[in-house]
This record gives sequence, C-alpha cells and structure tokens, in this order.
Amino acid sequence: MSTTKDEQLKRTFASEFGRRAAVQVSVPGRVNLIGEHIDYTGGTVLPTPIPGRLRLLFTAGGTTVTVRSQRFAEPVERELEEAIDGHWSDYLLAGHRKAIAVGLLPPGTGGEYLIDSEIPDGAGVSSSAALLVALLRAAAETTARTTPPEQLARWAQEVETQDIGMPCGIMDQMAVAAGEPGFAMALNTRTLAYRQVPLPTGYAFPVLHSGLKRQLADGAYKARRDACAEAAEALGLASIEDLSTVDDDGLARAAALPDPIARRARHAITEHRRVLRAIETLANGDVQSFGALMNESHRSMRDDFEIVPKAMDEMTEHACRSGAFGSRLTGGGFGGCFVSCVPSERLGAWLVAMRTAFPDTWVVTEGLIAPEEH
Ligand code: GAF
Repeated sequence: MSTTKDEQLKRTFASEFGRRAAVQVSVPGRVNLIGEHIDYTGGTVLPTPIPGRLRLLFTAGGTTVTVRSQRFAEPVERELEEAIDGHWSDYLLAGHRKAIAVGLLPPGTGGEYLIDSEIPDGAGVSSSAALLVALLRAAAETTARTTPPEQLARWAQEVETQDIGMPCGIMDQMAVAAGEPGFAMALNTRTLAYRQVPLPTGYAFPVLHSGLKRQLADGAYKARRDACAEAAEALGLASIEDLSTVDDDGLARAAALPDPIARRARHAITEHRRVLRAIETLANGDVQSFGALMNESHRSMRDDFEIVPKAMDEMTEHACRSGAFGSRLTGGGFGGCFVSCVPSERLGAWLVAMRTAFPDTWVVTEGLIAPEEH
C-alpha cells in the first residue's frame, strides 16, 4: 500500500541521493503486554505492535554507508570498516555489516539509507529492533532473497548482542518482524514458535511514556540477566533458557537461593506462568483477569526484579484508580513506558486523569484496537 508519506519519502530519497530508492520497507514498534525480562530465560511473552512505524528506504552501491535520518539535521557517511563508537548511526552501520556477513549484500558493498521513524528512541518500544529488522528486510529484498521473520529476528538480535553490546533477548525483534496489529503474539522465546491471539474488542491498551529517562539501563539490564544465569546454574539447569519453565520443585529450590538471586529467579519463573494464564484469559474474554495479571506482573517487576522507578509505580497505581483494569511497566525497565488496559468507553476520561496528575507523561499510543481488524 502506498501512502502519501511513502510517496513523500521516495521524493526525499531521490533529492538527497540523486537516484531512486531500490527498496522501501516499513515496520512497527512494539509494546509488551506481559512477560518482562523472560525472553532470555526461555519464557513466553505477549507483545503487540504499536501503530508508530519506522520506514526505511535503501539503495545498495558504492563503498561507504550514507544515512539520512529525519531526526538529525545532517546526513552521515561512514566507512564500512569504521569502529562502533557511540554515534547515532552505529546500529545502522553494524546492521549493514551484518547484511553483508550473512550474504544479503555482496562483500564490500555500501549503500544509501533514508530513515523516518515514529517510534520514540529509548522508551522501551523497540526503536532499535525496528531499525535492524527493517534494514535486514530491505537488504533481503534487494537481493530478492526470501528470509523468514525468525531468521531476520535472530540476525537483528546478534547485531545487538555481539556488535552493540546490549545483551537483549529475542522478543522485540520477533514482535517487529512478525507481529500483527490487533493481535498479541504469544511467543515461546526458546523455540520461537508463536500464535497470534486476538486482542479483546472494546478495550484499549494505551502506552504512556512516564517522562522518566531510562538511567543506567544497559548495566542494570545485564545485571538482571546475570542474576538469572546465576540462578539457572545454582539450580543445575543446562542453560539460562531453562529457568522460566522449571516445575514447582524448581520454584521451591529457587526460593532457597541467596538474596537477591532468589527474587530474580522467582520473577523469571512466576512471570512465565502469569503469561500463560494471561493468554487463557484473553481466549475466554476475561479482560478483568487479564488486567489483574498485568498488576501482578508489575508488582513482581517492582519487588522481585527491582526495575520499576518509584515515580512510575505511582503512575500505574493512579492508572488503576482512574479506571484501568491493569497497568504495568513495559520494556527493559528503569524508566520509559507503562501500558494499561482500559475499557474503550473510559479511555478519554482516563487519559485526561493521567495527564492531569502527571503532566510530564506523554502518549506514545492510545492503543485503541479497531474491531474490524479482527
Ligand atoms: C528489552 C530487551 F531488548 C528485550 O529483549 C526484553 O528483555 C525486554 O527489554 C524486557 O522484557 O526490550
């Protein structure tokens, strides 16, 4: 489907680079409804795409990588072998090199990119996964290679973990690559098997940015992952990816580990179980119980995983007092966004109540699901 925005971007690309874009792709950001920090412990997660999209236009050629982003005044040109050095274009450069390494682009080939993103950066709604998945999909289209979403997601994850140094799981990349609007993706992060679960009609899942910048997010994220790895080892599991799915005996043994490893493990195990129950509540149309599970998840992230800033806790409490069935931090934590489940007819009043009480918050998406999308 070609929209006015797509046409406009085509023209921008042509005037910027003096030739037409060979490919144009568009991918969404995502919000995770429940199942946090368990996509590296083998848990099941439940993300859904947000309406905000990242559009990427690309033409392969030359021996350098040039990128124009609508967020920055000047385009940037980088050598293919340049070091990853903290520049905003690092993800793109690393992704481009990955496309070459996996054979989507010929060795030594550069290219020109135009990026236009509606997905806020660093907010916990997967702006970086969107960029990498879009880039790899564009490279695959350039060479007319059919690449399944699972493969694109794995490559995108490898760029983050190996080249950028962010030890993330696989949820964001899979949600961006294979998520469908109006559906939550019940994703087994170990096998990458997934099922699209229809979201209930008559409810909205608004995503608000808390206004709190994520602080020390990278180090703290890794510390949580390391704690889970330590728990898995102490329990004698073969891999960190076995942690979330241990049986009741495993849960009891995890409780005997030293603090805070015991609490980190309890989150990883109970969060997976909550997600499975949440999927059932959606199937049964029991949205009230789904909201209650969101609240339980939030408390587990706050008390056991310790990734919820106090100010955000107040926001989620206020969200429930103002008519939400449930409300929880979403994403990596330590700031960023929270997602709530609100009956559609209350959404307008709820948004006013939230924005009045917390003027620094802003709406990433009102999260209304059109019934005709089902
Ligand atoms: C970040 C990571 F990138 C994901 O892999 C996931 O762990 C998430 O935090 C927490 O659920 O978005």
